[in-house]
Amino acid sequence: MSTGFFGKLDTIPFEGPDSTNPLAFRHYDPNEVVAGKRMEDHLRFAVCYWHNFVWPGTDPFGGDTFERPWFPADTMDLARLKADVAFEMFSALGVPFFTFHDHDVRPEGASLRESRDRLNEMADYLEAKMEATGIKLLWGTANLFSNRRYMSGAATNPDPDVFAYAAATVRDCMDVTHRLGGQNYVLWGGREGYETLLNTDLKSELNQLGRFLNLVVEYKHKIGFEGAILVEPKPQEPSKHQYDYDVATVYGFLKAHGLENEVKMNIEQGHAILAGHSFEHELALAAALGIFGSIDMNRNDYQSGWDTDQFPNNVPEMALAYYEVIKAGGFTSGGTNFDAKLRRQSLDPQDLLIAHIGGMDCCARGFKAAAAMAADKALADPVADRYAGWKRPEAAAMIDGSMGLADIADEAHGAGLDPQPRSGRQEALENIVNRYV
Ligand code: XLS
Ligand code: NI
Ligand code: NI
Repeated sequence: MSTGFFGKLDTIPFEGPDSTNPLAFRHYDPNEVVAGKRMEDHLRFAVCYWHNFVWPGTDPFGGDTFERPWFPADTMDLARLKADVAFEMFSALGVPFFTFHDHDVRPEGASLRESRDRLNEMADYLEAKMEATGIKLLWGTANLFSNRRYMSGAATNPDPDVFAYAAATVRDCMDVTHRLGGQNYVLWGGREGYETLLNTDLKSELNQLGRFLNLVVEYKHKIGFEGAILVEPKPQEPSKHQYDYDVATVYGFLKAHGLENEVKMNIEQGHAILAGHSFEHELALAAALGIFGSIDMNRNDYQSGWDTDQFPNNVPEMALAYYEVIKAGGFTSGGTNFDAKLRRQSLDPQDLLIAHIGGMDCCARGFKAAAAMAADKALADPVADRYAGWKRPEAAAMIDGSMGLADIADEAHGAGLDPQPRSGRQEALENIVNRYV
């Protein structure tokens, strides 16, 4: 039985690029085959629970703007109503996956134990809905940042009791993610950082975080969870400085704690921008380091300087991002998660649908452009040509360790080297990209 929240709600149809129906897809046809695979299987869309069904529209200057029948969702009945509405939306959009924090789906209990019991009870409810709709879990995660107990961090808290509390919470949330067949487990360390070095033992906090991550990985193996453990980098907000700053920083951290083969990245467009990178930079770097996992496809406003979590709508940028995903071999356990929220003036239930439809259509356009560019080797050929010199045996010998600095120097002197620069052809390549987008 429908909750009626969205009024009369049908499955969103694909109507093609000429449709003017706001409740139809114009570019995303899940069954369209591109590069030998259905679009649904390429993009692996997921919709997040939190921004859509938990966030009430507050900003630093004002309170709730959204009035939802399940707010404040502080009882199990309201939590179930919220789940009903969430699954109505996931089904209407036809997304194969959703994502959630423990805190999104159950009201916090009066004790750690009650919180766990409520989570398990809600997991039963979600499990039945997943079975009925065929919607799967892309990833689960624990909210280790909203409650005031976490104000000074979770794993990186100066108080070891908070570390233990967070460990229990993550264990319980991993259990539920595992039970629901989650394809990944995410750790985003919003408060794993500091406000001021004046009160912070940086070395201790980094060690705590490294041990915490190792505990998670050990537990994953212990319970036979086959999904990937993903860290989601972000440079700041809410912490002034966050330890999971960006892909490069996290990679160094993983190396230092022996985790580079165990943990991959969930990369968010908005976080890349906050860190002063482009999204495609973060994706390309993760792929190059062998730690690419999944994406949060919500964008930032380029002027605001904080995480605005807007629905994506810049197709040329998205094409470059998906081009990196395709180069990395596409998604395996990962997917395209909309960790995106409405603007707080977009009050209507329909706005939730329209925002996702637009985001999914933009992803489809960006992906198809990227796939065509990849199939034609439009960028791959010029790049291969640019690096062709490295295929020569004497060049390879400089890299593979068979030559030392003196050997290279002697060869260079002997050959009387006089390298001639070649054009990088940036504008020509930009024009090629523009043919596809
Ligand atoms: C916040 C993060 C968060 C994670 C999940 O900025 O993007 O929403 O994706 O905890
Ligand atoms: Ni974010
Ligand atoms: Ni995110």
